[in-house]
Amino acid sequence: PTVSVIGLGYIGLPTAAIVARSGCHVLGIDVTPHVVDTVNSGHVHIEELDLDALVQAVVARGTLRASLTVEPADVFVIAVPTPFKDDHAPDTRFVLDAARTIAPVLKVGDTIILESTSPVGTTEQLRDLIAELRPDLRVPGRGGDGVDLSIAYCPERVLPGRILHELVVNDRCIGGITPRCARKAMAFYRRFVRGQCITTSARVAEMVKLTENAFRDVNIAFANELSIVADTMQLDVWEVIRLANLHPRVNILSPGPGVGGHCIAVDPWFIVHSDPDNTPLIRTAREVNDRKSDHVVERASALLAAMPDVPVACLGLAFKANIDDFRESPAVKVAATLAQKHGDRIRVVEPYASALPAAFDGTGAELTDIDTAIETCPIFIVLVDHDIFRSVPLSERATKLVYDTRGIWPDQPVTIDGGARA
Ligand code: SAJ
Repeated sequence: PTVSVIGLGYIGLPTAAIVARSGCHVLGIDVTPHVVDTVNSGHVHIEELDLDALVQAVVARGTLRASLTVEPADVFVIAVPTPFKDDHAPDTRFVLDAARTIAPVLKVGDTIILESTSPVGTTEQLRDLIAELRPDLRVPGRGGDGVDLSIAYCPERVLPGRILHELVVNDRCIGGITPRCARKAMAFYRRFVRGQCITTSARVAEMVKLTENAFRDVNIAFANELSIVADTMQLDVWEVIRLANLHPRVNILSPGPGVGGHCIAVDPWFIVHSDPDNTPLIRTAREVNDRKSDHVVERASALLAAMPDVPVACLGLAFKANIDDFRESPAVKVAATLAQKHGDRIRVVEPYASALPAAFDGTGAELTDIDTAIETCPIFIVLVDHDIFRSVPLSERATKLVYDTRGIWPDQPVTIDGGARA
């Protein structure tokens, strides 16, 4: 089949490349000319392990092209962002725009698959919009069995940094507007997915995706709340968690400076927004995780006040370990807030950055490397658990005053992390 992927971002581009590798002719559509040009020249505009080599290969082979304008295809995969608005209401504008984009070229027998994280009911909305724009095509699931098109929801569940691997090995949950639609979409995923492909309804599949990320958010919130309580009680939270996790049915996640990225900090709000009265736990988890960043700023500020004037190393800006993605990063929030207050004392170490993000403009903070920080900074605030930070031996940091929000240095003699070793 010929395949069109709408949206060449963190999910769309790797998906387009993998489908192209499976032998299909793939056209990637994006609204940004720079993205289209970059892909057509065999390069990538995002960092993801092995993606550049794969895109180069499939573009050279002629199975992947990019364009600003849509063309007819047999399968359309929509992978555009679904952000939220100021009041946390989901914004499905880009999904509906994508439906408007493809509507004119749809033909009998086409399959449309939505992959963007979406509130429950979005795939049906997409179906309704297409029905309105193309009254000549019989759409599925609106009385009668509209067999001209197949429409399904199939969420991605890949972890940044492991996208190419997880796109192939993870199980997929494929929700059809009708069972027939799900089977049609399954035939597409079977081309490149080695994990299980399990079919369900579109609404269940939409909720499954939101549930996965809300589950993780709630569990991280538990760890973050525990870290604040341990701090008050002057206990080492890492020791508490390590020992509690020896219980066969307890598995507490890791506290940190807050929850970042564009999924876990966003998706739970979609559930809360659809049923505000019945979601106190999910809402509170979001609030606990956001508040953890403020707590880290407060504790770090106290540390800075204890040793006035000395330079302070903030280790890491990424939203999690070993990636170059700074979107919605609690580390950026914490370090930039400290920089706004303490200006030129702040040295940021981030091997994945070539310059400080805009949040640091005018603060006087500087980007430096880990060697210089070890030589010049008596205070270390660990915000990201990059391997390069984890590997710094005790001999190089024994005399530092450390606030280790990620628990990467359990042997540190002078630290605040839950208070015990402060
Ligand atoms: N974090 C903690 N403590 C932990 C685990 C994570 O503080 O114990 C923080 C991280 O540092 C980061 C944030 O949570 O700031 C999110 O990181 P993550 O690794 O949990 O997840 P993401 O955002 O990279 O990817 C998630 C994944 N979802 C789940 O694990 C349920 C991924 O499978 C999804 O595909 C992705 O969201 C998505 O696109 O929705």
